[in-house]
Amino acid sequence: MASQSPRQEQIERLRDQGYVVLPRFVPPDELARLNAAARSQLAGREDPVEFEADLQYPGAPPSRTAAGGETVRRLLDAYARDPVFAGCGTAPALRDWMQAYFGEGVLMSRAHHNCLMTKHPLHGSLTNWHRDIRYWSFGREDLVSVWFALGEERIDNGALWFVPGSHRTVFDADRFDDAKFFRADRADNAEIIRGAESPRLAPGDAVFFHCNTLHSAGRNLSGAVKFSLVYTYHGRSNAPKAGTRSASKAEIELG
Ligand SMILES: O=C(O)CCC(=O)C(=O)O
Repeated sequence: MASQSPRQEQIERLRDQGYVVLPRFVPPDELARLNAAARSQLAGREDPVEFEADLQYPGAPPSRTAAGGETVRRLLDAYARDPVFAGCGTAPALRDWMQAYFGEGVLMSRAHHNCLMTKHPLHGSLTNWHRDIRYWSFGREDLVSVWFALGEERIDNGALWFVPGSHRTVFDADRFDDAKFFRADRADNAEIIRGAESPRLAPGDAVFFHCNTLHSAGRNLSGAVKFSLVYTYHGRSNAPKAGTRSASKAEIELG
């Protein structure tokens, strides 16, 4: 029997586990440009910017005027910020991968994610367990996000954690709180969270994950800011629902 192509194996893994790491997905020269752009964008702080104090996740400063209140969490609309960010999110290799996954033409949303995530030591927050579908309103719960690690991502600098296979589980609504975070205080949820794993990412690695995969991320206990670029994709036949935030911005056609 002919063996599967590496891409098909990655797709199967995403379908089965809910996430897959593609090592060294970003070529080194592009990675250097992304890192330069990321640092320059953080220094410039041009709008739209989301601050840790705006979200109030655990560990965030209580207000924008408190100590650390100006700590940036996301530099929004990464696609429009710098051509190197746009190029990364629409690269032919990414388009081909997504077309193979969705089996049709692919669009990239600009309504959520589409950001440069910065996780700062001291005032950066942790993100509790959730599914990204909480951000989205689409015909089908079938979107894939890509998380590009611009530097190393480890447990001690706030790396992502995933519960393998959790995207296939149907949970009653009461397993989540009002903000759609998965309630870690419940014994049945805690049992599921015990199965989580945190893939260590090298600079240029990318994690592809399904919008229903349970994930979280810790605080950054290192001495350096962690930078990650994040975009989300869906198939052409899966449209954002009219009147929702998901439909609020024109999307990018990858082909
Ligand atoms: O880096 C983090 O804190 C996780 C971010 C995340 O999961 C999200 O924004 O949906």
